[in-house]
Amino acid sequence: MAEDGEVGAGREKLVARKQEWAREGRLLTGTTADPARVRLPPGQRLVRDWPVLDLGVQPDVTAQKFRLDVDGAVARPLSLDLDAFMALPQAESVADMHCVTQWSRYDNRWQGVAARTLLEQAMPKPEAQHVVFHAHDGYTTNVRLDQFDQPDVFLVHRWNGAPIPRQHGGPVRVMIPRLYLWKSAKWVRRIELVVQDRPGFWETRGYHNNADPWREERYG
Ligand SMILES: Nc1nc2c(c(=O)[nH]1)N[C@H]1C(S)=C(S)[C@@H](COP(=O)(O)O)O[C@H]1N2
Ligand SMILES: [Mo]
Repeated sequence: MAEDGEVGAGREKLVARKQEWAREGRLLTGTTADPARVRLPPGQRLVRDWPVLDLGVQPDVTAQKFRLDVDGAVARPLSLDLDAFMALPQAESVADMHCVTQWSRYDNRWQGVAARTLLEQAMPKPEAQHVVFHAHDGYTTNVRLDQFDQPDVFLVHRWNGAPIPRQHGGPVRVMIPRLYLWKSAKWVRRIELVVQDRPGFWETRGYHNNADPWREERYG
């Protein structure tokens, strides 16, 4: 069993294959679409199930182990246990999700805490421009602060009326529905606000830094 922070046994091959896809530009259709007019981004196909993708370590984040830090370039760092997280204002949204491996799933009902609620509490400093998510399995991913600071971005703990299962990042994961799903960290542990951009696990292995599905920003 791999320790937190390691790629799980047997997953080195998966990581290598996905890096190969990035090098070859696999799955690219070479088209773009307007998200206001086209619901399904180019090169995607619809699924009804919810596939599981990760590095092969699915950490058991119990209520005791749970902690969410919001820190870095903020005026008021937060360090929340599960009760404190659940005591924040809760919200609900329905959104589609799009994975770079070509599947999309419509109408997912999310419940959780809005990114903007966390930002209001932590108060980013004016120089904060980027966000790095750190997860319990060692995974990291990055977005611009303006991509995180959107009304449809949530730290979610329920999907379609039930707690998010462990394999999908429960008890709490990030959900950024308008970017490819690798930007949505499962088992999130820390949200670090930074001045300089810092590419994460897939972004340093050939995947696009911006990850907009309607522009097919799969690799880059
Ligand atoms: N902590 C963590 N988050 C992660 C990953 C991971 O390996 N570890 N994989 C990413 C990738 S590549 C994808 S496609 C989605 C998959 O989420 P799902 O398994 O719930 O479908 O999670 C993203 N978030
Ligand atoms: Mo992925």
